[in-house]
Amino acid sequence: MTTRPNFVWGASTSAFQIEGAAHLGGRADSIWDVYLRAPGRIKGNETAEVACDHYHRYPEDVALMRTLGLNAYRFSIAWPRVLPQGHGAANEAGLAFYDRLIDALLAAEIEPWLCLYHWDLPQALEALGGWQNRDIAGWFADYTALVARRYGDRVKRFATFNEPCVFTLFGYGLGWHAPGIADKAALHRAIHYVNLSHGRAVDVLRRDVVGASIGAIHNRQPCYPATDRPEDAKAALRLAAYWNDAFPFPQAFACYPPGLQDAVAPFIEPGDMADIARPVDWFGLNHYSPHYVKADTNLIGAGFGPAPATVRRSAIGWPVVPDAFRDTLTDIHQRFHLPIYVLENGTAANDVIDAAGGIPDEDRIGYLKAYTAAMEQAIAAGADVRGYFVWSLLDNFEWGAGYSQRFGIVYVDHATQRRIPKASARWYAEKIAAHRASDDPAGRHNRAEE
Ligand code: GCO
Repeated sequence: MTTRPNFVWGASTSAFQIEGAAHLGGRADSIWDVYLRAPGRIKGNETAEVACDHYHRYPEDVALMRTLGLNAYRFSIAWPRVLPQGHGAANEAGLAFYDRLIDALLAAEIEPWLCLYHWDLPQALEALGGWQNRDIAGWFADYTALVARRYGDRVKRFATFNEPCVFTLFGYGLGWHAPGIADKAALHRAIHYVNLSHGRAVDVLRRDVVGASIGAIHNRQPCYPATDRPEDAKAALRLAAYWNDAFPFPQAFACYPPGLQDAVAPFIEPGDMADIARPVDWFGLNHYSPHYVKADTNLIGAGFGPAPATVRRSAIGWPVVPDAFRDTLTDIHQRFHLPIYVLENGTAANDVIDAAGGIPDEDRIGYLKAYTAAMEQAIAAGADVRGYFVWSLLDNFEWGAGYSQRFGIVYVDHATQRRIPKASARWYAEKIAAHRASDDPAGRHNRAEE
């Protein structure tokens, strides 16, 4: 076993994708509620009004996690549940929901990992310009302080943002995600103000949470040219600046990558870069597949191409390239010199219930085996990887794909909300148990990091 003794095995989810209760307990609209209300945004006009009804079913979900032996659970707070207008008056019923969730996790000996922002901006703030308004750095700091003071006695692991490159590029640059804006200046403003908000939040967490362990969650995947045409090679470099470097670079090195510096410069004020580059404790990585990039006429001049025919694919067509994951981990280790937590990795699959009532998701098990083996190779080669969280615990609301993509290790029958652990959940539970036994033959399991 190449992982460290206190390696953390977990699962990740996000508020909007599982909670439901979209209009219960005082929660107000997020940009995703509003975006999905426009007809035709996604197939079947599905919404996340109910999603996995986790708001009501969290005790069952925590019990499931305990059965699987998870050490940790990463979830996000819905900003419009705790601060319906984004700033100003807090919503006690919303705050109390996360108290109950956190207490249930702790009672089950599962460490809560709290992500502040997984894409569900309060619509009230979008009406004021959202991530395009520089004031958002202050609103985000106030929201962070509310969360830190309420839960910081019980939660120590905090992530500021999940995949900032995706929600800025897709939400403000390409118009594929909420709030559906496609504008170059909007994209570059959003990038800078998200970075600024990250830095402010790190300061607040350090001030308000004793013993906080803080990071951000970034996508990083190799951007390969889809063909050997020179224009695709250039496009791959352009995409890599937005996808891989727009956030980790300023946050770690106080500068934008060369491909972005000129575009973002008009929005940078004196002192901003130092405010962004606040020291953090770990690098959170989400990784699924590499990108195969082709030249495009969109506003970044780069599009997502198909993988070459020689690349292996999963049943749903995603490239399966575990070596790219191994290389990404090694690259992060060498560039950023931080402990790494893999906070999302997994795959959707064509899951069907068999005659015996089980879900034999061999395709997903194959993916997870190959990717965790690649991670173990990176660790053996020296990468300081300290945890792995599968995406996702439950089949959930997959953004633009609605309920058509099933990413869970636990199947959710969306009509009845019945949960059925898939074969992959059993595989994962066994992997965690084997790790624990080899760590700690005497059975004295210790979840502390050091
Ligand atoms: C993220 C991801 C998740 C997705 C997952 C599968 O931002 O963390 O988008 O929310 O569900 O990556 O696509």
